[in-house]
Amino acid sequence: MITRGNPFSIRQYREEGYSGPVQGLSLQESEYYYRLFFDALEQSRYEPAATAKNLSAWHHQYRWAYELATHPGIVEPMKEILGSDLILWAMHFWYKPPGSEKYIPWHQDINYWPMEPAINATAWVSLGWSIEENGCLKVIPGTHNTVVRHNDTGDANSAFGEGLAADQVDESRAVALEMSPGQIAFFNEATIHGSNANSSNVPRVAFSVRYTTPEVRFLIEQWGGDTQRIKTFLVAGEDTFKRNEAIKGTVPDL
Ligand SMILES: O=C(O)CCC(=O)C(=O)O
Repeated sequence: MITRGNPFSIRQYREEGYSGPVQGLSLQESEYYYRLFFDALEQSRYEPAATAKNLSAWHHQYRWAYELATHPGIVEPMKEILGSDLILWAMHFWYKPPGSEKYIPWHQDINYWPMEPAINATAWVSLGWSIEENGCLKVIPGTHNTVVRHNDTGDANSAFGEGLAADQVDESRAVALEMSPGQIAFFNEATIHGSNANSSNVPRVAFSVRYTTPEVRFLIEQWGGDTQRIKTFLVAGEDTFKRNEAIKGTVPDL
C-alpha cells in the first residue's frame, strides 16, 4: 500500500533498521530528475528499455546528480542517523525497465563492502512509481544487528552473484515499500533487503545514495581500487580524521 509518507523516524530506524517511506523530494523535483535520468540514458521516458550504460556514480559525472545525492530531503535525515559530519561515498541508479527479469536477491550490503568500521546509511529514493508489480524495495525489519553469511545465488536473473538463500530469511516478515515519486526509505548497512523482477509495464526508476562518517576508512585495494565507483565527498561538518584523502571526489561543474 502506498502511504502519503510519514516523517522520518530515528526511533524506527534504530529499532527496525529502516524508516520510510518519507516524502523527501517534491513531485516537481522528482519529475525533473526523472527526465534527467532518461536524458542521460539517451532514452525516451515514454519508451523505457534495457540499457547497457553503467548506472553507478553519476554524481561524479553530472552536477544534477550530485545535487540530487545531496538534496536536503536526504541530508537532514542522514544527520539524525550519522551525526553532523557526513561523507557521501556512493550512488547507484536501480533501473528496472518494463518486463525486466532481473531481481535483487535478499542481502545485507555490508557483505560486499570493505570499510572499517562498518557504518553506512542508505537513502533509497523512488523517482517514479515503485509498486509490488514493478519490483519495489522490500526490507525485513529488525535484521540490522546481525551479519549473516552470503552464498552464490547460482541464478542468471539475480543482479548479484551472492545473496541469502530462502531458508536464511523469514519472508513472512518482509515489508514491501511501495512508493510514489519523491518518496525515500532509509536503511542501514546490515538490514536485509531485496526486490523482485518487474512484471509490469511501469518502469522502476530509483537510486540509492550511501553516507558514512569521517572516521570510516575505505579499504580501497580490497574493492579492486575501484575509484570509478567510490570517492568521498564531505557534504556536512568537518573531517578531522582524513582517512580517505587518496579517494576524495571533486564536485562536477556541470
Ligand atoms: O533497488 C533495489 O531493489 C535494491 C537496492 C539495494 O540493494 C541497495 O540500495 O542496496
